[in-house]
Amino acid sequence: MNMIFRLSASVAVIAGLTLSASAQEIVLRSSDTHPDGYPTVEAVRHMGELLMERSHGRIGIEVYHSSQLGEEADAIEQTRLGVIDVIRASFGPFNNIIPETKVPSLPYIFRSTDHMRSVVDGDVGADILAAFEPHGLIGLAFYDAGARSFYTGNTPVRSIEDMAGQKFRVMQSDLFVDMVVALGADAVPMPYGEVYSAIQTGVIDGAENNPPSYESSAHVEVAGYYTLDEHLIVPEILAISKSTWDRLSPEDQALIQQAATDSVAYQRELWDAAEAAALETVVANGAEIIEIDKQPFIDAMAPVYERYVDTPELQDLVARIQAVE
Ligand code: BDP
Repeated sequence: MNMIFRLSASVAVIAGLTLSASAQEIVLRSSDTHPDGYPTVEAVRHMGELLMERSHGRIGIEVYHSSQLGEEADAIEQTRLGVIDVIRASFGPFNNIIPETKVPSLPYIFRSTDHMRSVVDGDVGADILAAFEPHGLIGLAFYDAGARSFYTGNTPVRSIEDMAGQKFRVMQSDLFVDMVVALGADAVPMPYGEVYSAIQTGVIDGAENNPPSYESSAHVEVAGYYTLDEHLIVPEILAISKSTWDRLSPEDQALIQQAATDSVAYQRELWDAAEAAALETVVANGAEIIEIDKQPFIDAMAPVYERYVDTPELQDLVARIQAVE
């Protein structure tokens, strides 16, 4: 199940020829909720290619996409336990576990994707990555997830007042529940894979996500009003199980860290292209993109900051992020 140490001694002797069945000694199993071809899936694949090349075929990554290893919150638990080796996930499902992850998950904390990139590339990013270790994970890198906005099936959100009476799915994070409540709506935490049918059957009125997820999950088919309020620019984490990590040599750890770091530029490139393409595709499929005055949304977030930025350490982290140009 977990990291497989394959013996390169596994050989086949056929008609006097000795063939090495597999030179790969370490196979890391990686989980992603997104489908094949999605920027995060492709970036981890790229990381695996870099690793194969640099380890001369000794270390590889098997990427399991489309939640094949379980929905995100479960896959995170499995990675903390060492059953899965590598996880690519949103910061959201970590909020209830790792306090530092609440800060980059605060609504409107980042002024833009560029601001987010500068923050995570600097010392604040390094401190946030380090916060994963006491929780059974080694944070390797941040990936991009653009900006998340609300989308609905029946009642379009053209102003903050239209949030009232609507029920939105959020990731499994108390912070996101309170964020939606602060906007005057109701929130239901639920796994990503259940959202489509929940909207279709009217259990919820809508959800919120970035354009590539809105498109690739096909949520656009059941919720055609996409309101560009861009409440969250929440980055994503690429992490390795600490139990896997502790069984690797320092040399192999360095190779893995470097390959992860080097995959970031590739992911950003794919991300930028996917984001632009997704908006075009959803419009072509009949979605209405609604421009909105964000200020009332921003103003409504004060109680969320008060409630979740609840220690001097987290207050300091917020101030450091705001100070980055
Ligand atoms: C996507 C994130 C993914 C989350 C999903 C969600 O990339 O990690 O699982 O949103 O809303 O944008 O659950």
